[in-house]
Parts: sequence; structure tokens; C-alpha cells
Amino acid sequence: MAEEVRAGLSARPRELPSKYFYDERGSFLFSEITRLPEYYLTRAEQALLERHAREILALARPRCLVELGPGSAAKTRYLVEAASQAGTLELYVPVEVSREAAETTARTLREGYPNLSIHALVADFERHLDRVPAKHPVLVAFLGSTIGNFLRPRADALLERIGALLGSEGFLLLGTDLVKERGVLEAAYNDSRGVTAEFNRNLLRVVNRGLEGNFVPEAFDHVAFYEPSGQRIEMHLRARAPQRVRLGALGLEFVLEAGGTIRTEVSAKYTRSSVEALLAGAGLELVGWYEGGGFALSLSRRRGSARTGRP
Ligand code: SAH
Ligand code: AVI
Repeated sequence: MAEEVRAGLSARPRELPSKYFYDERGSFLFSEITRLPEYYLTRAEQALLERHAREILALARPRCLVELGPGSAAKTRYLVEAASQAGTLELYVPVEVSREAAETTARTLREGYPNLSIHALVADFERHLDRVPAKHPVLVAFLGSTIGNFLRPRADALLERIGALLGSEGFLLLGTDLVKERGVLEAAYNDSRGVTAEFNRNLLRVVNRGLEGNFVPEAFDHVAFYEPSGQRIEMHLRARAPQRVRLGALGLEFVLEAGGTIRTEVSAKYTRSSVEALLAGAGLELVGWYEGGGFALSLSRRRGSARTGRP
């Protein structure tokens, strides 16, 4: 965290890494976001899973399900349920940077599926995918449009590592939010109850706690807008008045001028062709495309993969 925060605050625009949103309070606020009327993403993806999980699992027939950033695992049960009907699944590996979320996930799955082996990894999926104890064939689930929280070329590098994890037999199930009318996108990140604003400010609390910081979260406005040339939502925090920011653990002190912003998240939106291009860049090819409610699930595998992708 120290290295990443130092680098982010020295960059222009100033940035903080979005993976630190998810302490206990942040994970709670995110699950509140998923229930907001404006935040259609979760409901749309859940409906797609409900409709297509059986077909997807019948194609992939995994021994091992690896889920990247499962959060509270609200969507995992659709996959595990369908997998238990396919009768192939032995091992579930959630890879979660948030210890609280990893523990909740493991507990929920253990209660629901006592015969399933669970190996939870509290780890950063950008750095530690080589630690995943995969049994092949593997299905990697990367849901929620979390891939959108990574700008290229980081997203490309991450997909390449996922490709390596798939090996010759594996499949990737990727959730991506789709480009749509600006008003709908901006409302999803500017909800009327202010939950997203609180989620955004929570990042400053996490950084204060981790790095002996003195950010005053209440003195920042939440700003979220669609950036059409990059096809992404950007979230920022904007200082209402000048602030002298000190991060004791970094020995860092600087003045954030009134109106000065820190970018806290990007959330890229895709089209079918931009998903295909992203996958192709990592040597992956599309096997299935499931779209509805402004959201898409794609099933892909390594180009030239040994398996036909048929049941
Ligand atoms: N998949 C869930 C949760 C999405 S929220 C859903 O679709 O609703 C994003 C999740 O990814 C959070 O739980 C967060 O802790 C996790 N996450 C973000 N960056 C991560 C990283 N670099 N490594 C591991 N987990 C990460
Ligand atoms: C987890 N991630 C895909 C969410 C998103 O939509 O980019 C995080 C989020 N940020 C604000 N609201 C939700």
C-alpha cells in the first residue's frame, strides 16, 4: 500500500488504488450499492447467470472454480449450483484482497456446499495468481465488471496472467458492463442516497488507517462522470477547501488546493467488439456471449485450446 499510494499521489492526475475500497465498511457499502435502484450492473449479471450458468458449466466442466474478487460471493452460488449439477466440481478457490470478504465467501460456501473443498487466498490477483492451487480443467470467474477497474495496459497484463492460469483446457467467464446512454451510466455512480459517495470517501479512511494519514473524508466531494473518449466512468474526490495532507508512514506531506482532485476509480464500459479485442490481446478467443440488461458475460479460452468447448 505504501508504494502504491506514494506513486499514485505523485502522479498527475493524482490517484489512489481502488482495490483499497474494500475494508469491512467498504465491502458493506459496496453490497449496499449492488441493491440501489440506479446500480443495474449486479441485477443484470445475476439474471444472466440465472439464465445461462447451466449451459456455461456444461461447456466448461471444471474440476476447479477460481473466482477473482468474489466479494461476498453473492453470484458464486449460481455457478456452484450449476457445477454440482454438471457433477465435475471439486475445488473452489476465491482470490480476494479483502480478508473480510474472503472469510465471508469461504464461510457461505462451506455452509451451502459441505462436500466442496475450499482454498481461500487472501491475495492480490494482479500479483499472486501463480499461488493458485488449480486443479485442471479450471473455470476462472471474473465477475461484476471488476476488469473495468483496470486501465489498459494493466487490464491486458492481468488477462495474460489469467490466460496462463487457464492452461490448455480452461475457460474464463468474464463479466463486463456495456457502453450505453450517458445518463444511465452516470446515475449508477451518482445514486440519490449518496451511498456511492460514502463508498468513495471510505478510501481515505482506509488510507488514513494504513499509512497514518490525516485526510478529512468529509471535506471531499464525490465526483463521478462518463469519459466518452476512454469509454469509462471516472470517480474522483474533490477537496472543498485547501488541505495540508500528511501521511506519516510515508514521510509525505503536500498541499491539496481547493478544487484539487484525486482519481479513485475508473470503470471501463465495453462493447462486444472491445471485449473480443481485449481477449484477443491476451491470446483468448470467445466461445460464448450472453448479453442482457446492459451487461454481458463472455466465455473464452486460449486460442488453439485442446478442448472443443462442447459438453
Ligand atoms: N465479484 C463481486 C464483487 C465485486 S467488488 C460482484 O460482482 O459483486 C470487487 C471485489 O474485488 C472486491 O471484493 C475487492 O476486494 C476485490 N478486489 C479488487 N481488487 C483486487 C485485487 N487486486 N486482488 C484481489 N481482489 C481484488
Ligand atoms: C467493483 N466494481 C466493478 C464496481 C464498478 O462499478 O466499477 C465498483 C463501484 N464503484 C462505484 N460503484 C461501484
